Amino acid sequence: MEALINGVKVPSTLLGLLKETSLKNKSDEQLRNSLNNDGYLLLKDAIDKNDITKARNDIFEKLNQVDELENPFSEGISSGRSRRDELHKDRGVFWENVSNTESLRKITNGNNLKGVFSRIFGTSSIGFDFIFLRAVSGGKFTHMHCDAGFFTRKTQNVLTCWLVFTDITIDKGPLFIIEGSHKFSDIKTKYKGFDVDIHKHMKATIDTDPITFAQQRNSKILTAQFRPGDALIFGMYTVHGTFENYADDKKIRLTCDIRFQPNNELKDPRYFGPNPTGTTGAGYGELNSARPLNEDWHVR
Ligand SMILES: O=C(O)CCC(=O)C(=O)O
Repeated sequence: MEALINGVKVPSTLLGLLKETSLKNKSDEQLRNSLNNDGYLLLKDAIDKNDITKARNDIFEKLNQVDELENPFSEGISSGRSRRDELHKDRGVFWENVSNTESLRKITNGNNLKGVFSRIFGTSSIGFDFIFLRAVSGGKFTHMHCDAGFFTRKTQNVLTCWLVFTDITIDKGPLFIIEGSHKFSDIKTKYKGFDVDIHKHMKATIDTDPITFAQQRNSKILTAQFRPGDALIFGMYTVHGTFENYADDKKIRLTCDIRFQPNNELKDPRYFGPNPTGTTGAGYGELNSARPLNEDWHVR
């Protein structure tokens, strides 16, 4: 199987594997060192399998209710149809409801992940209330970017956690990280202080295509075969994107990204509280995921 981005095959010589880190055998300091050295931590089986299965099924059921997944919905097969707009007058309200699925919140904002991030930060951590659940059907991918422009308005001390709910083989559009990109000084200079919601003349998406970008910097495009329960953690200047989901079986990719920061640092009100407004203030309706599965995505 090959990796595709925007319909273009990624040369296999450019691909590399993300290193796995075990929470059990590592001290807190070793976790921090790995994150600083590599720009990411790939934690296999970070979340309990039963919790993942429950959340996935609960979310799939809601997508099935709007006719976007075939029966049995637990397979996560895209139907190519949607009744989302017919059954819900507000896309944002619908997606906020899906994002607030109790079994999902138990994982994203529960004690387990919070504990992992408290170990990494060395102080009590808190997960953002605004989360980015992504149900990704065929042909879609996330353009390459780093997260600073979205989440560092109040503190630089923020980490992204990308959580996996389905089997993600290379044809299902896994996330990739550009090796060593957290140390690229031009990226840091360009994106430090950049705020997507203020500096509207600039985009978070990096224009150079990932293949050229990696070749120019003599880097690899790192990815993995992700399994439900895996968590990939990375910093605000780690350049990443996803491959395209082109799976023949039409199974969607279900992932959720959430940010964590030390609890004692300033919090960006856009992402915290009972009704967070999200990056642009438009709430959950601004997310690509608020669009029916059979509709194209926007680029930020
Ligand atoms: O899952 C995706 O499509 C993109 C995730 C991402 O860019 C992130 O977690 O920052």
